[in-house]
Amino acid sequence: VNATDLAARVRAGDVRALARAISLVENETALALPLIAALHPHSGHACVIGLTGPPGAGKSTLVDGLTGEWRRRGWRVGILAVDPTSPFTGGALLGDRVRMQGHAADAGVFIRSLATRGHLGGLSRATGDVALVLDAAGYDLVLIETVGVGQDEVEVVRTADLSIVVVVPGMGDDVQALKAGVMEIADIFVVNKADREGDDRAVASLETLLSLQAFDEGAWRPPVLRTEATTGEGIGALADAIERFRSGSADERASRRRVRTSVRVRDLVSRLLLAHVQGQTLAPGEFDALIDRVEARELDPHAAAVLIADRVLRRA
Ligand SMILES: Nc1nc2c(ncn2[C@@H]2O[C@H](COP(=O)(O)OP(=O)(O)OP(=O)(O)O)[C@@H](O)[C@H]2O)c(=O)[nH]1
Ligand SMILES: [Mg+2]
Repeated sequence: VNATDLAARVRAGDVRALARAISLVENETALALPLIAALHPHSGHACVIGLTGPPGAGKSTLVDGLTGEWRRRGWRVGILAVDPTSPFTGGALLGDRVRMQGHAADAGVFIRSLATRGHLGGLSRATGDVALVLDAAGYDLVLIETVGVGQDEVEVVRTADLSIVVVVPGMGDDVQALKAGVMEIADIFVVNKADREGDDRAVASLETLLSLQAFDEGAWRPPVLRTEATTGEGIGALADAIERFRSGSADERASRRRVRTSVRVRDLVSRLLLAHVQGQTLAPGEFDALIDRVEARELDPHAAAVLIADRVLRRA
C-alpha cells in the first residue's frame, strides 16, 4: 500500500483501511509518517475526550452509555481503550469488548484497544497519532479510556480536548491522592456508582478540593456529576455537560489546542534529537559508559549532558 491511497480510503470511510492505518501508526512503521502527513490536513474537527479513573470504576460501562447517547444525538464515535498492562494478561479488555458489543454492529462506532509498549511517553504519542487518524476519518467524538491516575494516564489525557475523571464512592484518601496530577487536568468529575454508600461524601470532597482553586471569571469550572453507569442514570446529564464544554469559549479551546500542539512538537523534537545523539553522535555503548561515570561520581549529570551537547554542536 502507499500512504496516499490508504489515507484516501480512510477518509472515504473504509473501516478496514482505518484499522490498517491505525496499526501502521501505532507500530511506528515506515508508513506512519507519510500517513500522518496525508491525514493531518483533514483533522482538527473531532472533539477528543480523555476519560480516566481507577480500575473498576465503571469507565467502560460509562463509555458504553455515553456512546449510546451520542449515537442518538447523531454523532459518530471512535473509542480507544488503552490497556496499560500486557495485552495478554488483561481480562479488562475482554470485558470491554463484551460491554461494547451493543455497538459492535453500528457503523457509526469504531472501537479499538491500544496496549502500551513500555517506553516513557510512547503511549501518549501513539494515542495522539491514532486519535488524529480517527479524527481525519470523520469521527465527531474520539474517546480515549485509560485506567489509573498515574503520570502516563495524565499524559494521555493531556492529549485530549476535554478530560473526564471518574471516581467511585468510598475511595476515601484516594480522592485526596487525586489532587496531585489529576485535579488540574479534569474538566468534568464523575462520581460513578452513585447507588453506593458514600456518594455524597465523594461529591462533597471533590467540591471542597475545587473550592480551594481560583477560577477566572468566565472560565470553565469543572462540574461534579453523579452517574450510575449500569442503569444509565446521569449519562444524559454527562453528555449535556460535555456539549456545554464544547460550545464554550472558542478562544479557550484554541489556546489549549495550541499548548498541546506545542508540547507535542517539543516531545517529537527531543525524541528525534536523542535518537540522533545515541545513534550517530555517540559511539555504541558510549551513552551507557557516561551514565556509569555519573553513577561512579566522576561526572555530575549536568556535566554529562553538557559533554554530549558539546559533541552534537561540535564544540568539543
Ligand atoms: N453498582 C454499580 N456497579 C457499576 C456501576 N458502573 C459500573 N459498575 C460495575 O463495575 C464493574 C466494572 O465496570 P467497568 O465498566 O468494567 O469498569 P472500568 O473502570 O472500565 O474497569 P477497568 O477498565 O478494568 O479499569 C462492572 O461489574 C460494572 O457492571 C454503577 O454505577 N453501579
Ligand atoms: Mg474498562
